[in-house]
Amino acid sequence: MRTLKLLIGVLIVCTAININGQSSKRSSLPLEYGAERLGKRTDKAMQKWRDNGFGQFIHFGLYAIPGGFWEGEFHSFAAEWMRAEKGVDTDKYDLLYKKFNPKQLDARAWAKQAKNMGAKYVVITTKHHDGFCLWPSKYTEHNISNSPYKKDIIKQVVEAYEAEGLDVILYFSILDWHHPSYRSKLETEDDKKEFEIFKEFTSNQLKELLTLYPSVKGFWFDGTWDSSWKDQAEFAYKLSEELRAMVPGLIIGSRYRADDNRMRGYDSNGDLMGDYGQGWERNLPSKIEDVTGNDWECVMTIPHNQWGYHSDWRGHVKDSYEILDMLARSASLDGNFVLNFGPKADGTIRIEETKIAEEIGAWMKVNGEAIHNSGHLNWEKQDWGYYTINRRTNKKYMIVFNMPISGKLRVKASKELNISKAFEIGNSDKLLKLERIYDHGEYWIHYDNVEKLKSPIVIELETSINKNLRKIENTKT
Ligand code: H79
Repeated sequence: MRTLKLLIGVLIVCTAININGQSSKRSSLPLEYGAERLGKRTDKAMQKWRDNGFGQFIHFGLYAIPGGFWEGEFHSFAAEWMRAEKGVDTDKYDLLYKKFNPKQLDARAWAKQAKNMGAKYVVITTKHHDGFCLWPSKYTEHNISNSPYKKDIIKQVVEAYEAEGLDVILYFSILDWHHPSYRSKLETEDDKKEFEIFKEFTSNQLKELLTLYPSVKGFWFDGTWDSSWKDQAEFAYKLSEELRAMVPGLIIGSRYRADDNRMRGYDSNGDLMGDYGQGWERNLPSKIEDVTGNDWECVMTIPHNQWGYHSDWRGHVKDSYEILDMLARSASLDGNFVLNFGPKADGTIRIEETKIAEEIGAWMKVNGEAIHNSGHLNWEKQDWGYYTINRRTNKKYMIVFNMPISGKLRVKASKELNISKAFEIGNSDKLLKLERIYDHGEYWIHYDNVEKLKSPIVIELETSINKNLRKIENTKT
């Protein structure tokens, strides 16, 4: 039987080679629930997501109340994981819903702040691992309508952000510590029976969310690492098809499901599942090869690893330039960057986050065109920072984070192009001096204001086709 399967596999591989005229990537294992496609989605909804480039993450839930301290004791691990911390009474934690009353929550203020920061979308936690729902779910009592606050937070967020022109993506944890039928492993018949109940609950909740908020652009799934969920390839695949049918263009990342062989993220053939790579959590690729030709997104915290509100950010806390550096790197490698905010229990955004949002926003106001709608420019990377190219206008940018003390910036363009002008964004009247090394596609740009520099700058480049090179090539052929 195994030999027969192997033979069929080989036959399929051969057919793939014949049809494509070259070896297809999906070559080894025939999978029923593997990658949906090879390469990027090309539809409008996905183009919009890609062009958005920069998003805001919001982690808001019961964990904002303890804010990293349980009964006076400091917990260094991620604040939103408090329910799972050693020494935390889970029944007591679950009763926090009785105290959840973010009276100062002003979703319009959140949305305005995100917009002014330069974000084009928001990812909001509808339900984190602790199972508490920020929307009035019919399928569990553990939801916002039973808190003293009562009002639907997801509805407010969707309306407020969309009114500011931002897209909304719903974070949803499959893992649910509160639900009585959740199991991390399916060891007994009873586990399997209970997990069927849980699967139906999950399906109901996801459909409920899309019914209540049909304008959202996608789901951001998390908590999918448990063995019980990895067993659900068929169920998860079919459920995603149902969800996609409810909201055409719906975007689902690679963390949602496992394939026929329980592989997550990338299927057994090494092909990305879902619409974009979700593996870049608090982590960035360093070169274009790392992203394997797929869309991807990095989600990042301001402190080391806190998503929900933690009142005591110990250790290294990133400043706005470190964050902008990551944002620029993401754009330069064809990915999106999403910065996390963890509102306080009263619903307000902490002062440290507000300061960072304002600083990023001030920079983005001047330089945002090098980030939004912009992606990878295939020129040799230099130590001063990142190149991007605007997909709409084809304008090319140098985002300079590490200005050399000499003020001299090396550019290795392609030989096919001449760089005719270089100037600081918004300052096209003041051209920067350009030195050219002939026939190498190599230039040196002189920036003569180094001592006055206060923040990273963006230099815009105007290029033209190198006609001389064309002539040479034409005579050759
Ligand atoms: O919501 C934020 C985090 O709370 C959540 N994702 C971001 C966006 C997150 N939770 N966990 N992780 C990220 C990392 C995963 C840790 C794990 Fe494990 C290590 C999962 C499996 C191995 C710890 C040990 C949890 C289960 C076993």
